[in-house]
Amino acid sequence: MFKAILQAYGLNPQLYQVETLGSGLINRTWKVTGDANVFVLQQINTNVFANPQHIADNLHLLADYLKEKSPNYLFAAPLATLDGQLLVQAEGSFFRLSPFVAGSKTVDYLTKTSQAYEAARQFGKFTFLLRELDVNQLKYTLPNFHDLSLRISQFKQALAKAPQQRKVEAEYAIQQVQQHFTIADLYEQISKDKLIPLRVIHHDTKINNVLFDDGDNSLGIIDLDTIMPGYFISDVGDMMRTYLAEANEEEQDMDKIDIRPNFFSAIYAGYISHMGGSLTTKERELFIYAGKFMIYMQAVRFLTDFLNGDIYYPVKYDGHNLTRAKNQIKLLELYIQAEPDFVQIINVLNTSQP
Ligand code: GN1
Ligand code: MG
Repeated sequence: MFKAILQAYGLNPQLYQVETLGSGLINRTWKVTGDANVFVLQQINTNVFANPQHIADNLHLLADYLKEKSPNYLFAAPLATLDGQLLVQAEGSFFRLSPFVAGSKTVDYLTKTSQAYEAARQFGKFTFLLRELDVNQLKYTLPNFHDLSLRISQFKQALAKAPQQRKVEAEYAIQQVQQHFTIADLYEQISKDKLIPLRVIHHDTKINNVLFDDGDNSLGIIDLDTIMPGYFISDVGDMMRTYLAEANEEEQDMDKIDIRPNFFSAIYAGYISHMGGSLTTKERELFIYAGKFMIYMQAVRFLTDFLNGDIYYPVKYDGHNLTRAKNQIKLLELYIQAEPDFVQIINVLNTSQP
């Protein structure tokens, strides 16, 4: 399989070694190492991305735009094959090859607030550099991806069809999700009444989607499949979801889930460093809501998948998706408790800015 793919890019397969890379739930990733060049190869999960060509079209458009407007910006877009395609088909699947950025590394856990600051700065910078691009030129690589209203109706459908046993097991989580429907009501209002603008959004701002150099400076962002029009609450919210707690969504001991306010502070400062002048008043008002929006949506998605019999997220043990949902519910609870502290942090940072 690798042979045909590498040949499509004019690379001699005998001169390259392929090894597994990364830990995403959706796409498979490999590092392809040769004497002089290193690449990242990814297989696109077509159960999730029904139209991989949309990804290629978006990245092509953005790469051209960024090259012209911000020539020094590192955008790790896929390479073209010998016949000019950004995707290769092999064994019924789609693959694409990107350059491996020399001297870069990714991290799976945040140990320092400076990493949160750097990541937030990078995701903010990305949206900032593209602020004048007409988002309608971009395709929706995953239609309705962060449409919380739709996620809620999928949850309700799953609940209506779920086997009794799963419903009993998930009783607490179901009740918690239902108790927080107001989070989805606000999203409904935001999208229906167009309260905030659509922007170019990454939609997967986990820390391992940021490239760092050895000195902990960020170089750029990766995992570009879900770049499409969206709201800033998706990117800022997913940073809060994944950076604030020391434990991640896989943690089974709920007592280990916590909220680190100094990481909130770093996310705010980092994002604002580029986007500060561009955010609308309404967006600023919704900054704290962003975290609730994303944590809640992830709880809903994990719980829905549990009720559906684990058809989307790969599971490693019985009840895995339910545990992930409970983890996110615990995080949501702690986040809501910490909201007054977050308000305070924003006030302090705003007054200390020139
Ligand atoms: C998926 O594959 P990965 O880990 O980058 C998911 C995200 C979820 C995340 C939860 C396309 O991302 O939305 O937040 O799992 N991506 C898709 O771990 O569904
Ligand atoms: Mg991803």
